[in-house]
Amino acid sequence: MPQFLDAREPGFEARFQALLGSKREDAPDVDDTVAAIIADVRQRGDEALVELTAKFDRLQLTPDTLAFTDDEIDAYCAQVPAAERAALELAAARIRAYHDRQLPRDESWTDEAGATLGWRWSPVSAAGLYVPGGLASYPSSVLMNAIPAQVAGVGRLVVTVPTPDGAVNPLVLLAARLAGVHEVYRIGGAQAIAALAYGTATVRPVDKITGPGNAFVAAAKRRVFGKVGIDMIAGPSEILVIADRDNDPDWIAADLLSQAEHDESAQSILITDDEAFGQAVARAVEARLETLERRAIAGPSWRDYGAVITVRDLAQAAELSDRIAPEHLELCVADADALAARITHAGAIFIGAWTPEAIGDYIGGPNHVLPTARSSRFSSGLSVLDFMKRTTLARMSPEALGAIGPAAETLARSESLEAHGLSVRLRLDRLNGAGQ
Ligand code: HSO
Ligand code: ZN
Repeated sequence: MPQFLDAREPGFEARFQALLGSKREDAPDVDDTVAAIIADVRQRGDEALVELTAKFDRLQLTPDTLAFTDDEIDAYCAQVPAAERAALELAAARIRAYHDRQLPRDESWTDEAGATLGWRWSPVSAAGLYVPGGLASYPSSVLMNAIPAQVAGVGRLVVTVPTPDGAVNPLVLLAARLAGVHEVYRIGGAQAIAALAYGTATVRPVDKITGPGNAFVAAAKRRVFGKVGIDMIAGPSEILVIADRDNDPDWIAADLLSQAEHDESAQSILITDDEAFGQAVARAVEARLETLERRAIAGPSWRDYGAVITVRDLAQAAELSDRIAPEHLELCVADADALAARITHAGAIFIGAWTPEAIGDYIGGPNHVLPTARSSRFSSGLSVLDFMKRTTLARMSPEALGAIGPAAETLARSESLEAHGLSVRLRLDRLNGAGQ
């Protein structure tokens, strides 16, 4: 059974806080193993990659076969059925159109002192996208990671994907193609992250690593952070649905299950202003769980971490939602726009009953790599900006230096940094005709 909470009852606050604080992820401590793997790849390069891939993926490679050739990728892409190809192409086009609008503008202006100031954006030179193997290898995630990088103008886009026993999902390779990926390597785990961060004879290093992965990949990303940039360490998926009684309980049940089926540690929460409706949704979830293909995952997620919360009104729903700060927020109420306007903390909002969260996972346009574990309080989903950085620009005219330089000199003196002050003073003296 999921938890049933009622915000109108005494004792609610304590139960709600317990829900907020519930620890869902029990990441195994793999840091020592990961440290050893990274050290090995740094020391032995390709040789270590070949050995570790034989050990973990039961695949014998050589440095020459670490990368897929273009012909191999072509052959896999040709295996993709037409309907899947068309769907992936539509998704790629829509995601690209959305992310095109995120390209930031350079700025430049001259202020009243005569100083010309501004900034300029530029892409990172090379980005590496980690794609998990096996069950969790989602082609949609390849698009969501690679397209923002492509839009940012990243010059070199690299994918690593483990291929256990040599098996790869052809859709992953097609997605990489559609998103303009330049190189694809058959490596995974901490060794792939190490290769991307430090480089080997075959895999040239990148500047930024993004993409989901298991505990080993997450630990490796944490370790190489600083040497390279990383996106985020994503936790298990979450959905919060706010729904009024004028919804089909079965629709809402499916929406809750859509994230529960990702992971036993995923969390699905319903907030409603109608207790009977909440009960009806819970019954619909149970009914669906009888036959759902992934009931072995969705069932434990719903029963261990699922919750149905009854509230006084939608204003209270919005308040609680902001405290939860969910990854995905679905608003199935009469005036969904008005409710959306009240929300501040959510990774992505899906407005109205005709917008199931799954649209956002695949085809809507916004990114599906989103902040989990309440981190939407302070962070955002993956975007074009994650693959860009900003360089500030300043140009002083002699008059500008004359106007603002003396204050710099004063501050330099107050910090006892003589050379700082001197670098300004020498120029000011020249301006004043002294020190010639
Ligand atoms: N909802 C997941 C992403 C995903 N769903 C991929 C389907 N495929 C995390 O936001
Ligand atoms: Zn999903």
